[in-house]
Amino acid sequence: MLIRSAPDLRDRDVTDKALYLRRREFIAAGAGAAATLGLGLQPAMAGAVVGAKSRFSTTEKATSKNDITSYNNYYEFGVDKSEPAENAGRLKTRPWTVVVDGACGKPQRFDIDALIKRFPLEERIYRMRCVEAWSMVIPWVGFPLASLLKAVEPTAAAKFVAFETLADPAQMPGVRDPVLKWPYREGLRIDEAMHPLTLMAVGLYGETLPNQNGAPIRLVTPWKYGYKGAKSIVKISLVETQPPTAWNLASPREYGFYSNVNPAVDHPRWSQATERRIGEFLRRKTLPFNGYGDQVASLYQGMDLRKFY
Ligand SMILES: Nc1nc2c(c(=O)[nH]1)N[C@H]1C(S)=C(S)[C@@H](COP(=O)(O)O)O[C@H]1N2
Ligand SMILES: [Mo]
Repeated sequence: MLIRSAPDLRDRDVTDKALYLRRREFIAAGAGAAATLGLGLQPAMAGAVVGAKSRFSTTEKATSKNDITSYNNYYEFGVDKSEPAENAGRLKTRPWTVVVDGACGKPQRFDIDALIKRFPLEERIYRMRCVEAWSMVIPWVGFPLASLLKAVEPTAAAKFVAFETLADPAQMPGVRDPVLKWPYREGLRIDEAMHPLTLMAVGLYGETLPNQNGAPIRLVTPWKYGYKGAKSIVKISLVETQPPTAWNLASPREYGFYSNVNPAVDHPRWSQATERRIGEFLRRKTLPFNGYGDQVASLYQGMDLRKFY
């Protein structure tokens, strides 16, 4: 992947790669072929999304792109791991707006492409630990959620952040399944949301985020179980009280609000002590806060982490 420092980022860095190639063809072919080429463009082509290297990245070996994009949880497209890759191709990710509202001085609707251009992008290679006891190492490209929140100027009343994602039965066959109460919702405490590790991802492996991974924009909180990472976000609200979350509503006994990775507290139906790193044979020990304790444990001082799982 091409690495450039953030200030050097240009519009072409987020220009669709195939579109760029077509443009060159277009110039070569001359105006006559223009209309034909234009009509032939497909909306779901992968494009380059370049991010500057980050000191927050792990040096662990990244999981293969094939595994990251074919073994997914995205229940709006089906509950099987293979279904998101099979069904998410139909998701229309442009035009797309993200509303940021609630307890803030400047509530706004952001066009996704304006948002991607507005904040310097970084590559963040993070571990991801699913509550189902498998894990991956994923090279995201994105920007800190803190940058976006600062832009809307949160007020002192903003104690939590609520995330709402798309739930469109016309595009998402899974939302007819009452396995979750749609739309998929997640939440963070304001200090968790403002933490430098908390990322809004718009790319993966240096390219536009694939639909099955949460295009066009999803949350990533690497010290929490993967389900906190809400995909295809349409609304972010600054709120005064702890917001309801999809998994907690579905099964409060099994899924809490905080959901910090904790090998000492088992899921009621399985152990959380170890995990299967996708692509590896032997199981690994799961680390408290998924190995990010040095950076985030202070957020939870005084809380009983056996209770607030
Ligand atoms: N909207 C939405 N977001 C979601 C989910 C989902 O079903 N719907 N699944 C979550 C779960 S359980 C996990 S482990 C991660 C998986 O992200 P990945 O497929 O990009 O690895 O997405 C999370 N975000
Ligand atoms: Mo998960």
